[in-house]
Amino acid sequence: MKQWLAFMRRGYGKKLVSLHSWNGWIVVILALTGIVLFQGAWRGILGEGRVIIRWLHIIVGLASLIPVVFYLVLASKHWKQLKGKGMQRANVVIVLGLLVGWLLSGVLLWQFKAVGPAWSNTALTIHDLLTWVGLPYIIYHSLTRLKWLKQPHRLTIKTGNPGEGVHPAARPEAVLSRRAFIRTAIGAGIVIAVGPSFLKWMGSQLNSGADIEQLVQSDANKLIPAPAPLPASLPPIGGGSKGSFRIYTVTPIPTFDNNSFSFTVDGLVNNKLQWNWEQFVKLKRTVQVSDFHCVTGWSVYQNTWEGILLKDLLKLAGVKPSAKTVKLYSGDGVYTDSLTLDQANMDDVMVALLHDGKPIPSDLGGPVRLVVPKMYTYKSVKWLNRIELIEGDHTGYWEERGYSTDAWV
Ligand SMILES: Nc1nc2c(c(=O)[nH]1)N[C@H]1C(S)=C(S)[C@@H](COP(=O)(O)O)O[C@H]1N2
Ligand SMILES: [Mo]
Repeated sequence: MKQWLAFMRRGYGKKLVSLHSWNGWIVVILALTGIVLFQGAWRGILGEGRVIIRWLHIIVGLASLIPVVFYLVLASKHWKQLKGKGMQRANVVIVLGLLVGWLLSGVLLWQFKAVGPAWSNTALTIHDLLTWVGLPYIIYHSLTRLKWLKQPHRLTIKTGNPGEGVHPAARPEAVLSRRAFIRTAIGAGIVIAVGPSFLKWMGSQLNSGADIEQLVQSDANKLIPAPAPLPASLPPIGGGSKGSFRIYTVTPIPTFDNNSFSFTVDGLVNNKLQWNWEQFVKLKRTVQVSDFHCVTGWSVYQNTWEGILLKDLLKLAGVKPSAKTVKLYSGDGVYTDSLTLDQANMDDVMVALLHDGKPIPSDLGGPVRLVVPKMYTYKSVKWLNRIELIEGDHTGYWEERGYSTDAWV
């Protein structure tokens, strides 16, 4: 309240300065939290902390509307003041556009359940694109406007006769070229630092399929024999998936070979089942085409999955009447999730071995991952190796860390 009154009592110029610095801090917080949310590596390190960071990002993101609204009140005066200063006017428009674009796409991402995957998909692409372009722009803007860069003559002591005994930076032409040089260097530095990752991101947005091909090539699993695709799988009846997976994991990516692989169905069942790889690849498989939606906004469409229906595995094991929940374990030793028996018996819940006719690569959860097409894909446990039937409930890895237990798309 005090700060507020102090703000309102300030003159126009001081208001602008204070809005600018508030806005700067907001952008800094959003950038740091946003980068953490974007980078997959932080998922395992932060765990629960990721959910707190996500909330901080959303709340500060919504709060970024406040300086924008206040600025708009002062905007017409500021705009006139900037008459003839084209670059500064452009800067105002760019920064306002960025803030509004981030805010609108951010609200769609925050409300992903209400708006559905198609909207959150577009929103995520826009949010990311604005960040790839906007953040480097803002960093450039802040670095090149630092005081020491603007007023280098302050560093020198003026002497009586101009041009003589003066620090070279104090001579107007020298200052200009020094400034231009530093600006160019900063700009080039930013482009070199950000460029390659940006191009990689662009590539993943544009050429769907190519990146999956690469993951298949570099598959670290060594399981023999490879599962032979059914005719519906190769060529994939879905025509090949559209979009690109972001590789998410909360552990280092585990890999398997014939010695380390096993698959178990146990708990409240009449027949405890366990297979090695040679046995597991002989189980009857089916093919389905389905979409894959992550709660963070990205989707991969028209995946042709081939695998064993979960309901068939449950039938083989013979579920005891006391069982209520199907607990799913990942071979990473950390990640788990669960389905109710009714959900597990849906016709499209699949223990998948192939994607678009190829063995699922280790990065994407192979040799065996769960696919639950009607739910957000935190249910799709990667490196699935054990199914346990239990009496009580089980709260999965992300549900324990703040994701909704209601995962229906
Ligand atoms: N074992 C394990 N399974 C997991 C996860 C994980 O971190 N570990 N992440 C889940 C989430 S949130 C998503 S969106 C998908 C991502 O699958 P992908 O890495 O193949 O794109 O896997 C799900 N299954
Ligand atoms: Mo996810």
